Amino acid sequence: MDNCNLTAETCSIIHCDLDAFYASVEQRENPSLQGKPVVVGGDPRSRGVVATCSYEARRYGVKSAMPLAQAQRLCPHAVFLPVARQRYQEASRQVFAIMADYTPMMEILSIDEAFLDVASSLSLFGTPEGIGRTIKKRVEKELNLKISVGISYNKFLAKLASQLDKPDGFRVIKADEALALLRPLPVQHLWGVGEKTGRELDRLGLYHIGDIQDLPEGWLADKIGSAGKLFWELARGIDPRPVTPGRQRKSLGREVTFAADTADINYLKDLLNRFAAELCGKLRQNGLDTSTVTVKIKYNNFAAISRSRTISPGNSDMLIGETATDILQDAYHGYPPLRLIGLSLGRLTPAPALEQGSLFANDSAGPDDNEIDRVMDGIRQRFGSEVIGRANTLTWKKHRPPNL
Ligand code: TTP
Ligand code: CA
Repeated sequence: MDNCNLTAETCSIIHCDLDAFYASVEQRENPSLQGKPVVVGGDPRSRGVVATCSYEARRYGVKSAMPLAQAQRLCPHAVFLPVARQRYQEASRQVFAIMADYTPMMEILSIDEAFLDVASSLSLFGTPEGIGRTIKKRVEKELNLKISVGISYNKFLAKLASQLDKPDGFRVIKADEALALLRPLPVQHLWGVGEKTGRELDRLGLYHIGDIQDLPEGWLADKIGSAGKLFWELARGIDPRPVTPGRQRKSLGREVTFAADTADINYLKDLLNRFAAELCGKLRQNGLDTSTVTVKIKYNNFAAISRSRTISPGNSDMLIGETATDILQDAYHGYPPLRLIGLSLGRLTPAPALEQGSLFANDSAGPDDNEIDRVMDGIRQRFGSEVIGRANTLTWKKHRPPNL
């Protein structure tokens, strides 16, 4: 196979990912938190979920997207902190500025993660390994944060390399060691395999990446469609995706100023559901998930508030709509009337595309939310956005503001 004959010189892709990012920024700002279990996400008595936690808290089983109350049960002595998004955004900007010193070929994946392709920087800066080590040292020295670095000849393996030795990891996966390294790993390490697809692969008797390596070409694609081809290639260390410079969109939003102020809570909820459906459609089109839902309201006296909630990453109309209406319910009690309402979805990350809906035609315990969303996306694409909607978005038209 071609990729396996490549030499180490072609290992020019670097993946950098900060360790326990939000929690590490908090520990840096308040040194008395260092070495302690820190959970970022909010008050454990609230209904929110964990955004992230320090590695000290992970030892107790706490993890991202877990309800805060559960995190507190697992680790009662943890320090719980609210999400200070601006602080993390500033740190993120500084980290990316360090990386950008070594190549313009930088693809930002999320707030704390990026790929670099340093193939054209080697005459200036030496080897990819040297560049990776320098970035790691500078992030630690200049910003007092730990970052894990992985290097390989393609994106999949570079990212895997940075994950394998976390935290404070540094690993190079060379072309001639990739197959053996992949062989014993659980299939969940393949890009695009999450819980659901992992279970399906298990059902086919495919537990480890080696099981997929040993399949004849085409076998898995016959069973599960085009994703099978992708998994088979990844299992063999093949991933042709190039590093595409650019920054991923950070948020997506929609707001409206009413023709006449309103305090009609049912109408406001319908509107949020409607916005959720519209924005989630865009997320799905772009293969993105959101994990921060923000509702903004402006009162008729022009005072404005916005309230955010962290959720486990997703893009389903139902999930986002329910979160948004929940936030509204907590934040607005019907007075004074509103002149504006808005919904924005932040922290956009690549959705594990192959998790959306069932890959497996005969696995039908009834349609789930994702499947319903996909069917509605298809209908809207053919017949226009107005022809179909969930029942929870139907009254909005009664009060349609002129600018909608
Ligand atoms: P991750 O890189 O997934 O996690 P992490 O940096 O906290 O930990 P590590 O990489 O060492 O495993 O996410 C980066 C930040 O994004 C994280 O610090 C908090 C935020 N985040 C959420 O808000 N919600 C989520 O569900 C996840 C996974 C992350
Ligand atoms: Ca990280």
